[in-house]
Amino acid sequence: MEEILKRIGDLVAEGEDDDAVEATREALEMGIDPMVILNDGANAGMEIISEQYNEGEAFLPELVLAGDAMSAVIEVLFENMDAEQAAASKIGTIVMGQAKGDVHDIGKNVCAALLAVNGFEVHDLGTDVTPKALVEEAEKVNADIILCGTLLTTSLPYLADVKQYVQDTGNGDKIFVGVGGGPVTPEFAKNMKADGWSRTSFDCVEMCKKLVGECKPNAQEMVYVNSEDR
Ligand code: B12
Repeated sequence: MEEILKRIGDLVAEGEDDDAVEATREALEMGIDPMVILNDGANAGMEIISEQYNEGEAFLPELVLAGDAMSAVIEVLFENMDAEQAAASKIGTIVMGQAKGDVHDIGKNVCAALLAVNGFEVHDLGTDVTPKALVEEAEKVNADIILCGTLLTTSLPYLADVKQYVQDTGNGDKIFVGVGGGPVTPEFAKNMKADGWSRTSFDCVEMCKKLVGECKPNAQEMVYVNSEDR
């Protein structure tokens, strides 16, 4: 099992999307849990390439190729998830999207995939999404949580607009707003009165579980999950 997971990680890091998909199918046929493939295989590959990028050993085009390979693997994992099982164990509905002005979607896609395999019904509106679009979709599907993230400092104001728009449309006591992504600090999240903030995609799942399980929207205390503190 370790060998195939390492192979998937290496292929994602190298941006070999077709081979990564083939290896993923092989791992699924071996009966490996899609969550394990995502976390210990594909995500580990993204970590490798991100580190190489940070060290100046890899460049943007390589990172983009790795992101494409990651997205292709996520798609196969989604196809192979047991929809009925997921629906039966549904713990909440989430509408999510990357903030207005931002087209970075790799981290968001990882969050979406992890949330789906953890029992959330996920409506992903993609990138460059307006607060209005998020709220309208949330009203339509009766969502518990709106998640909005960004990697761009210039898109931070739009995150604050999401919470404001939720309040303005009278949804403040019904819908949680969770935020995250590189430049989104816990302080920023608190100031914009977000209901939750988290660091990584795994933290994002924990944050969403806490929100629907233990909290009420607009509570004074923001849910904060950062595995890097541990
Ligand atoms: C790949 C990349 C791109 C690709 C994006 C491809 C794609 N499909 O996503 C391309 C080439 C398109 C791109 C474009 C640009 N980019 Co760029 N990009 C990156 C890069 C190198 C990696 C991001 C990534 O995918 N990481 C891998 C994923 C898995 O990690 P992650 O995104 O951090 O996500 C994790 C967490 O943040 C969290 N998370 C993510 N989203 C969310 C959401 C929620 C709700 C939660 C709770 C958690 C969460 O969970 C994830 C998994 O653990 C970063 C640098 C870096 N090292 O981060 C710059 C970076 C983000 N880019 C940057 C910039 C400036 C740009 C451009 C403006 C460049 C330009 N001059 O044109 C454009 C902007 C385009 C736009 N309008 O959005 C800056 C942003 C600086 C800032 N703070 O504002 C960075 C930080 C580079 C830098 N050091 O300057 N970029």
